[in-house]
Amino acid sequence: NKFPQPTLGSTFPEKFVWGVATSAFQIEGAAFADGKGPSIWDDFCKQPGAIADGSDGLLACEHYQRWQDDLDLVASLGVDAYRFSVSWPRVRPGGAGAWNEKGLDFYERLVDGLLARGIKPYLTLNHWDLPSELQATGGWTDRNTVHRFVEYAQGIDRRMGDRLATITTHNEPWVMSVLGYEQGIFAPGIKSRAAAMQASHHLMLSHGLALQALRAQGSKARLGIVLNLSPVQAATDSDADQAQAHLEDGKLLRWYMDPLFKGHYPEDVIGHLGADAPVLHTGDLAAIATPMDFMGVNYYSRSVASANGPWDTRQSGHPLTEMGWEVYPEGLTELLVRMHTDYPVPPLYVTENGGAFKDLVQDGQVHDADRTDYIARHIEAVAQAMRQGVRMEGYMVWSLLDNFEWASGYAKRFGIVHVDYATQKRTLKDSAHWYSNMLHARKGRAAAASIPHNTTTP
Ligand code: PNW
Repeated sequence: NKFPQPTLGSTFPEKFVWGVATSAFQIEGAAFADGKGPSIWDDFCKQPGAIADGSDGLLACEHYQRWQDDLDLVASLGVDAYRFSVSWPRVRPGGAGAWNEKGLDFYERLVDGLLARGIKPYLTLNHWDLPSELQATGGWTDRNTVHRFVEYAQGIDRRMGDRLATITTHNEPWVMSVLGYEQGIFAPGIKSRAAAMQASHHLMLSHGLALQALRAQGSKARLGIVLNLSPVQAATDSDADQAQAHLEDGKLLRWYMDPLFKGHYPEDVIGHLGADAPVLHTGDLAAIATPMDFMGVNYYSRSVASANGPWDTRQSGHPLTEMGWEVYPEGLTELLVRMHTDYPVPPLYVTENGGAFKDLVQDGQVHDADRTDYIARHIEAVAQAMRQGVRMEGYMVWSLLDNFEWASGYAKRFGIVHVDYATQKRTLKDSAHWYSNMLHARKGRAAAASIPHNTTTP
């Protein structure tokens, strides 16, 4: 094997969960099949200029049709877990009223298909594809959406919660609110900071209320949320850059971690927001702080703060991915240790980590040494955090497949499995072979270790 093997043996316990991740809108396609309603991402793709290559999610990876083959692929990798999301408008078009049995059946078959292959299902309820009809009344800025989300969570749990390892309420509330409602570069394409902060509050409130509702109905799944986090470092040690870094850390990390674990929003950020701060009702903060069973972190890079406006990653000296994001594995160790030090966190997962790189397609093989190097170094960064006492339960690569990379369309490829969109042919990249070799070697060691010493093997 030509790739470096992380030192898995000593640091990662046998029960550590290795996985791959996807999301519904990015892979399923079948945008209007079997009664699915439109989502805000179906709508956003139609806005001129919204998606870099003018593409949409109508076909994507055709996973809705190809799910059995895709699950075979997941199984062949030797992973323990598969993280996927449910499309809310596929199971309950419009977000309220009647449920769509065909949509529910799809995810139930998917969950059963995973279990049949010995893979743990990690289900995310909201990976951004809100039913369009709920956007008509303001989407996440409307408190009504909070209650519709709780019903959605209850419906999924009633139908398949007994077979799920975990339920994640939301994927990346910062991205949904800031990129969707403040910067307007993601669906629903709104540009208002006040709207973004109200949306963010309702996402967090609906997370807490959903946890309470699922516990009340006796959910068997472990419950949590997934945040996109980065350590925020100051560009220089000037007072102005340090202050900027503190504020940006407040908006990205403390804005979510403080209410989840300390029961309040950070005062400095509230002050900074002024009239754009969200409206809270009595009891909201207590609901958000409902204890979780696990928490997921999506880590791609660090963030560098400068008082002179956006910092250009090209001056970092570190390699950049095709997204322009710095390859900075040390930041993952720093982040995990900080979360563990500053907050009473439950067991943590890295629920997404990976990169968009240029793949070299040659003679039926796909060479992506940069991606293998990226993943290997970040796994080592997780090991470093664990050696410093952080309770880690799993690591998942983003992503299983090349897929619809949101505003970047299909041009940016994060998969460890290559997708030829013309034929929908899947080809394991070198990084997938590397990951899989590592996981199979580990399974081999575990099997060998479990043979009692006093038995002779034939
Ligand atoms: C995450 N940012 O999105 C999502 O969970 C995935 O669906 C996505 O494909 C993946 O990361 C790669 O982009 C992010 O600008 C999008 O900081 C943007 C940011 C972070 C995460």
